[in-house]
Formats: sequence, structure tokens, C-alpha cells
Amino acid sequence: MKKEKVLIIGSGGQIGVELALALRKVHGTDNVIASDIRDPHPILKESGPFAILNAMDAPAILELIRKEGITQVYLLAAMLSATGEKDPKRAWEVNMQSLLQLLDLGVQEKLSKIYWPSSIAVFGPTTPHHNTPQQTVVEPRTVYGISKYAGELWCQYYHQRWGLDVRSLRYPGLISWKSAPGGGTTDYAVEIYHEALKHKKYTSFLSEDTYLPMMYMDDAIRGTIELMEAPAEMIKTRMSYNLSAMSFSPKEIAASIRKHIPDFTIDYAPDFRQQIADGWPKSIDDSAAREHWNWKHEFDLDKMTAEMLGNLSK
Ligand code: AKB
Repeated sequence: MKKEKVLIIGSGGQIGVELALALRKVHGTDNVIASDIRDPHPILKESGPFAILNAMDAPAILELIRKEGITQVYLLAAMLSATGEKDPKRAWEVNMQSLLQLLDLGVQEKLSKIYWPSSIAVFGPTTPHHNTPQQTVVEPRTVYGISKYAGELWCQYYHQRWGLDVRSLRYPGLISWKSAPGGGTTDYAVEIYHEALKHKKYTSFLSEDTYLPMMYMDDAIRGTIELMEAPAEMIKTRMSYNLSAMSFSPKEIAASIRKHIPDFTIDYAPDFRQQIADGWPKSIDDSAAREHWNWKHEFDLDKMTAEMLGNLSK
């Protein structure tokens, strides 16, 4: 088997920290170079090679690919839904330029695989909200969603035109304890655990019955690696796969926390993120991922709550 040398761009974010640790187990510590525009996340500091790298700086990325003999790149740098709405042009530039440059480098440098995450944000108010299918009406209303859907089309185009092996998942809201999310609409589902432990109360920026698709980070990381390791003939869409685990509302996650912290209280003060959430699916049909490359989630809400509270309180 060909030895892979992996570069992660944007490894300091919520997904990157855990993905770097997991990929180091798969490919060997020295074969996975984590990179970010900022200093390494404390968890990554001592765990293996790290480079300061701007996702928009194509010459620097090319230099690193050549110097290190990189064969696979995971591009995780992005502006998410809530921060994207504060500076739409910047979000478009960051999310698109970093991807298009990397797709070109992938063809030019003959990279064996590229991973680029998409999101449930590609869907919009005109999409069926329940059990949203893999292929359906797609009219995103946030700049983040627009950039993710355009990016999916570019990934498909580079695969069709140049045979580039680029793979992608539409992540739901991700919940993790090792690293914090930044600038998303689903971030409340991480903040709530921190606040429950610290203050036994939380004010949610989404209303009590706002259902959104969600996933524990362990499932997301395993799914990402399984997708990347699957034989190419199992990957039947070169857009991005719907991926699902659970779906809950702020009221339900609060009830799950109350099983461990009985006097935990929640109140609600919806802000601009409510409108974003209202345009997104409430649940996702990920049967294509389950059929094509055997995706299976492991964590439901209560199992995740026990893990989150257990790990955060250590
Ligand atoms: C966000 O809320 O923007 C992200 C996402 C669903 O992609 N977590």
C-alpha cells in the first residue's frame, strides 16, 4: 500500500484538532502535518509536526506540498454560517478561494486525495425540512451555504474533468469537548454543556423547539476517515454526502442534561441565528452514505450528553 503523507489546512478549528489526532493514528504521527494560520491548538502542540500556513496562500501551500512530499490534503479552513453573515464578501472569498486554489494544486501536483467538508447549510427554506434527501431543492440563503454548495459543484467538476479524487461530507452541527466551535448556528449545543457545568443555567440563542441535525465529534471523525479510506468505486457522488446521527431541539438537550444535573435551567433569547436555523433541515436522510460506504452512527443524544459532561468535568 502506498504510504500517504497528509496535510491538514485549518487544523486549529473544531474538526481539525480531533481529525489531526485521529489521522496520526492511521498514517503515523510524522506523516500528518497539521497547519493553521495561528499557533497550534494546545492539544496539537506536542502531538506531531505543525506548520503556520494561510489557507489562501497558494505559493506557501505548494512549497509545503513539494517539500514534505504531501499526497493527501484536508482543507478545513472556512468562515461558518453566523460569522459569514457578518462579512459575506470575505466569507465567499475565504471559502471559495482556498478551495479553488487547492483543487488546482491537486491536479497539478497529482495529489492522491483531497477532503473538503460541506454542510447542511447548503439547504434552505425551500428544501423539504424533514428527512431531507441527498438530492433535492437546494437554495441556500446564507453566504456560507452558497459557498458550500458552489464548492460541492466545483469538487464534482474537478473530478469529472481531471479525475481528481476529492471527497466530501455535509456535516450537521458538530458537538465536541476537545476543541471549541467558532461562528456557527449550531454552536449552542456545545456552549450549553460548558454553561451547565459552570453555572447550571444557559440562555439559548435558538428557540426551544428549533430542531436541527446534530452529531457527536467521534462519529464525524470516524465517518470522515471511513469515507477517505473507502475504495473509489464505493464513492458514487462527487458532490457531498448527507451525513446524519441525531436531531434535537434546545429543550430536548436541556432535558438530557437534567438527567445528570437536575437543577439545570434553560431560557431562550433567539437572535439573528434563529432565522438561519429556521431555513435548515430538521432531520437528514443519509441512506446514500449508509448504502454506498456503510456509514453508521454510534452516538445518540443521551450517550453524547454522558460523554460531554464526563469529559468536560475532568
Ligand atoms: C454552522 O452552524 O454554521 C456549522 C454547520 C452546520 O455547518 N456548524
